[in-house]
Amino acid sequence: MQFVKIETMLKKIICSVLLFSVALQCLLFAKDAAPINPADAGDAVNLLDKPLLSDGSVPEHLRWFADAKYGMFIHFGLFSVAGGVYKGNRNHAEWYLKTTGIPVSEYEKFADQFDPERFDADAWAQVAEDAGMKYVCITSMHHDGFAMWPSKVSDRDNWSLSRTPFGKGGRDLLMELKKACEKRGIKFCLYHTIMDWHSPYYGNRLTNNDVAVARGIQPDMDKFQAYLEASVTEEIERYHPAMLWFDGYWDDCWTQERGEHLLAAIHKADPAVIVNDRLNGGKSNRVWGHPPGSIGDFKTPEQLIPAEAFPKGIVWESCMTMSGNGKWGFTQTDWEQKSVKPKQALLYFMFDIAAKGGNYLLNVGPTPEGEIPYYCVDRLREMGQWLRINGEAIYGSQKGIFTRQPAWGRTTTKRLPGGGTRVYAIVFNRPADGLLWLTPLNNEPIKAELLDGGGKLTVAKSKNGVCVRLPESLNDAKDFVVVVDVAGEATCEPDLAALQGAPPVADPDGVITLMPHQAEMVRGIELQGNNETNEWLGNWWRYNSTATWKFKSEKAQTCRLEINYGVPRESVGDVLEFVIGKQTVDYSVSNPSAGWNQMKTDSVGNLEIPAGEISLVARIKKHHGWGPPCNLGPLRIVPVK
Ligand code: FHN
Repeated sequence: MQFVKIETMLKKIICSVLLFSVALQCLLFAKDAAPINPADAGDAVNLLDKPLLSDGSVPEHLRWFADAKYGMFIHFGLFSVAGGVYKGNRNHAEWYLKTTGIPVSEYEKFADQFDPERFDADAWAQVAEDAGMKYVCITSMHHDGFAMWPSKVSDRDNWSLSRTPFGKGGRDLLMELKKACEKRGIKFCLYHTIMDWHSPYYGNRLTNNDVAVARGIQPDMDKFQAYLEASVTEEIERYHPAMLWFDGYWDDCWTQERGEHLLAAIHKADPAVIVNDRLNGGKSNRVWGHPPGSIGDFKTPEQLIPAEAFPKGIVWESCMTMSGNGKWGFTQTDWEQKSVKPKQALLYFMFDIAAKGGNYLLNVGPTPEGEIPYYCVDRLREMGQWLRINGEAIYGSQKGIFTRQPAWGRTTTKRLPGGGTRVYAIVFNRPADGLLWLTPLNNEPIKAELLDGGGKLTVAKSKNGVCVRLPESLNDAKDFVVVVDVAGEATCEPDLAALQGAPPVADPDGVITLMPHQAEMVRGIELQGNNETNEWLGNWWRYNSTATWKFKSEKAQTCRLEINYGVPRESVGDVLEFVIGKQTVDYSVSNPSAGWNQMKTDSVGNLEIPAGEISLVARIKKHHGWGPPCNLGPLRIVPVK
């Protein structure tokens, strides 16, 4: 009885605090509360394709994949032989044949050297298992066109594993890996290129394809298509992969019709095999890997995470490098720098992807000797440790309750057998007041507890959503999971997560700090970071992405705009622009920091700030290459005295 009373009192207190705080925030931000309109997604619109089934459910043959959530991508092949080194440059990777520009005849010599003496399929599969990964996808053929299996349908001159010392020793690398994976319950999947730098028949042939030229062979896409289909069919029949991951669709010579023909050939060989969305021609949106009119089973954003979940029933997977330098194949530079993204970043990506209903395909590039770099193994094990305790929040989960992700963490959901819903709140940035707001949730809470067995928590509901009180014992905890069971199917109100931060206000010196989480982010940009004091806006890939801050200025004044940013050398020359009304100041990246997340501060220039409501927009003005111009930390508007 006593407990019930205390609980009721607590609920009342929490509800009043919630009500007051939300009311206040609603007043302050009334205009920003509108949910994001998908039609506003600009060039992202082809991402919002229809689900494969009209009722929005996941087709049965994709079930294992949609539930798996976490897989290992492996880039290994002839390109690994040289460790990415050519004439003093130590940073070539799987694009070695193209980026070095060496003649194909010279590259072919790697086939006589490919003999990774430390390759141990069981060791690789064990790393994947220890990491908690549920599928492995390896490059059976990358853009060098080399078949990593003893192929009988090679494009010419036995361009396959059987030509190598490894293959001549009777070994079949893919088969060894398949067996090692399947023994551990891990699904075995294959990557296959369309773009082919070796085949003499390929339409957009490389200028360094000297062998094709010397033999007087003309490109012929019909012959190439016949070869490609025979090659894919052969590997399906030999390895029965659970999934095929195509790539290299963007050259002019490859068309939608060719992609559809290839898909028909694949389904003839195996009607159940899952296929990604990179089969059909189409140059646009290369970064997203979704040519308009995509065919296939699932979507594949690359090196980034969509800012919002896809509509229900669309299955997707973000593939990302482990290499901090963004390399897929092994490079000597990565090795020397022990370049691997920090555990916190890797976990964050996993949480963010799961919260948006996707899979995380995390890449490793094994060494020329055939080992997964030890520093990658260490990270993967750390992730595996987290998953061993908290995996229930990831595997088999569906997207979370927020459309705009809160600063404190991410959520995923599962339906409970009795009809209720379980919400997993993964907290990487504990709110200072200890209140975990599941604001969009409209359901009656049943219970809340820590997933690691750490005990029950107090949960209450106001008309503004469900709230959990975190105990002080969790003040310093990181990446813990709170499980909240609610009655019925989760019904989420328009998202109030964006309202959780306090609005930007001037400090006693009149300096206004605009935090990344206070921005309204449109078209792909999103909030990233490690904790409250270390956050930034990432994923700036597109010209029409914008981040907008709204704040109030007491008086008209001249202010200096300072930015905090992280940017590697390759983005030098990119330009960001900051706009207030008709005024614009540009920031040209000329002074790189040590990396994306190594933040530096710089002054952009002066702006005339009028009195009243201000809207400051940041967007990309000039951009080259794959990486965003920069990661953008807090902005400061500093009055010029
Ligand atoms: O060109 C490839 C690249 O080497 C790598 O294989 C990645 C993995 O998704 N895909 C291509 C670029 O989109």
